[in-house]
Order: sequence, then structure tokens, then C-alpha cells
Amino acid sequence: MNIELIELVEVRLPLVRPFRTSCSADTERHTFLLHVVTDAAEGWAEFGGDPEPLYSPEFAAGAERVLLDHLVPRVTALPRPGAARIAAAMAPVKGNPMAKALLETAILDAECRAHAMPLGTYLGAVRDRVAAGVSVGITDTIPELLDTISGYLAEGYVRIKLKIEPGWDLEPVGAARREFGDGLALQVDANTAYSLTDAEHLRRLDEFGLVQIEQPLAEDDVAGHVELAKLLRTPICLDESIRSARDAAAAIRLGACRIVNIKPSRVGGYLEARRIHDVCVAHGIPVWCGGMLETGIGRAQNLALAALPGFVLPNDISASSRYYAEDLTEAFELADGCLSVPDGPGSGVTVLPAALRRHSVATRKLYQKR
Ligand code: SMG
Ligand code: MG
Repeated sequence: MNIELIELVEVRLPLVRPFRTSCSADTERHTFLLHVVTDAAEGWAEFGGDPEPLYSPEFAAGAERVLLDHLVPRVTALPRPGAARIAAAMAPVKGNPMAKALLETAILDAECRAHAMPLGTYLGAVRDRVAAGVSVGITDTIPELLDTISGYLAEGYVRIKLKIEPGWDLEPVGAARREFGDGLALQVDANTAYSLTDAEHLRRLDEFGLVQIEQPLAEDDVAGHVELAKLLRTPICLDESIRSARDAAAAIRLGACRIVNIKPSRVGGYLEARRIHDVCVAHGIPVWCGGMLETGIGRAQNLALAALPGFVLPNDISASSRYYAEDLTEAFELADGCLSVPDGPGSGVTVLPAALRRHSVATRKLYQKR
């Protein structure tokens, strides 16, 4: 497979409702897609970060720079740039997992399409439907929150995740538990908003029977999570702290978490995501697939990953309508609390030209074969 063209398509899609977390507040998804054209097939991927480095240290303009100057030249210099060799070619460049994930994923998508193989099959999928949870942002009032949750439950989501931060934790969580009862699979995500000195306060969440508390402490505070885990009954799940299979192995061995949120973009792509899955399965640690408000492009690829056997908890992979009035691919719809894993070649979805035209704001060429 020879790469002929790599272009970046900057897109802006309005969100159907604002999404606020302890680290950011968004009313649109402003990101970019990577489109790779080879002599055998085309592939697509979606940058998992944002224009500002508020959730992850990477951000769109920085990722574009690192792709253009450092990653694309290394990968296009390979005689046969197959997905399995991309990571090694990019390894001399430190960090930047989201930028690396983008290039590897677009090439992997093209490669799978060239072999008429679904991405799920390539990764080792064992199911054709995936349980869909929904992540609920911080709202202005508790009635507004309960209203939002009630709408999602009516649609059939099988698990609710509430974003929390200091000042928006015990009250909204308690209100949700009282309103929807003990049967509701409820969990929280703090996006690093607390410190170990909040342990006594966080311990009060135990009474609400949460499935997990996600990333309460700073991303580099694995030792803090170890201490916190000794004080809480609620299982700790790590998101931001897990950047590789090695991180996952260390966090598990140290006792920093009992659950892992695997986000392919954050960990450098689907191949490293699969390695994290394998490490967790080997240790009996349940995993689920996180989300970065992906359009249908990233969503389809996340569904392929979430079809692996260790993804035993509902995922942050919701229907297209949870985020967008119009998606860039055919809309993903919820059926019995699940989304279907696409079974076509590669990610199995087609980017709709008219939708892409409506939501793209710029296209920039990163490479063209001469
Ligand atoms: O894609 O459904 C989705 C969003 C899920 O809450 C979600 N993602 O920390 O897990 C997380 C957040 C990160 C994105 S908001 C900064
Ligand atoms: Mg999270």
C-alpha cells in the first residue's frame, strides 16, 4: 500500500446541548479529520483533542504541527507503510499520542478497507452490539439535570455517568439516585478535579452505590489514587492517567484502579488500546471504551474496539443524536440500549460528502506523492 495523499479536514459541528465538565465547556465539536488516500483504498480518522489543551495536553493546532513536521514525513518515508509498522516509525517523536493515533488509525482504516476486512474483525471483536451509556454534563440546576437524565433513560441508555466537580457532587448524585432508584447503573467522572485532601468528602459518595468514580485526582497522581482507593468503597476507574499498556499494568499492580476507561485517541491508537485491553483482561480488570464526542467516524472505530471480550461495562459510545443534529456519517441509533458494530470494510461507515461540506471549515494538504 502506497500513500498518495494525506489531507486534514477541519470540522465544526454544533452540539445539540452544551457539554460542561470540570475542565471544559463546549457548545460545538471543533476538531479535524485525517483523510489518507492510498493506491489501494482510502482511510479516515478523527482527532480526539480540542482546540484548547483543557482535557489533554494535546490540542488541535499543536497536533497539526507535529503531524506536518514530524509524523507524516517519518511515515511517508517508509517503503510500505502498513499500520503495524507506523508506531515504530513514529516512536522517535516523544509523546503526542493523539496525533500519532490519528495517522495510525487512518492508515489502519485504509488497510482494512483494502482487504475488505471490518476493523472489528481485525481487532478481535466477539460481539456485534455494544452497550451504550451516556455521559451527562454539569448543568445549572438539579431539576435540569434530572430532566436530562430522564430523557436519556427514556431513550434506553443502560448507564448514566455524571460529570462532577467540587460544589457539584454529593447533591446532584444523591438527587439522581433518589429520583431514579437503586436499579440505575450510575457513575461519576471528575476529570482530575479533586486532590487527596478531598478524600473524606469523596468517601461520602460511597453511600450512593456508584459503579465507579472516574479519574478523581490529577493525571500524574497514580500514588494519590492508590491512597484514595484504600479509603473508598466505590471502585476507582482511571481515564487520563492511562496513556499506554505499561501505565495500565503499573496502575493495576499498584492498586490505583479497579476499572480502566480505554480511549483510543488518548493512548495513541487502536493497537495500543487493544494492548491495554489485553493487560486488563489478564489481570481480571473490566474495561469500557471512553469517548471524545466523536462524530460517526471515530464512533464507528470505537464500536469496533468495544466489541472485544474485555469490554464488559457500558461504554461512553452514545447514539449520534446525543451529540449532533447531523452526523458526518449515517447516524448511529440506539436499539435496546445498544449500538451495532459496523460490519463493512474498515470502520464500516461512509463519510457523507454533503454533511462534510456543511461542517468543514478548511482543508489542508499535509502530503502529496510526487
Ligand atoms: O463521547 O460521550 C462522549 C463523551 C464522554 O465524558 C466523556 N468524555 O473524561 O471521559 C471523559 C470525557 C472527555 C471529554 S470532555 C472534556
Ligand atoms: Mg473521563
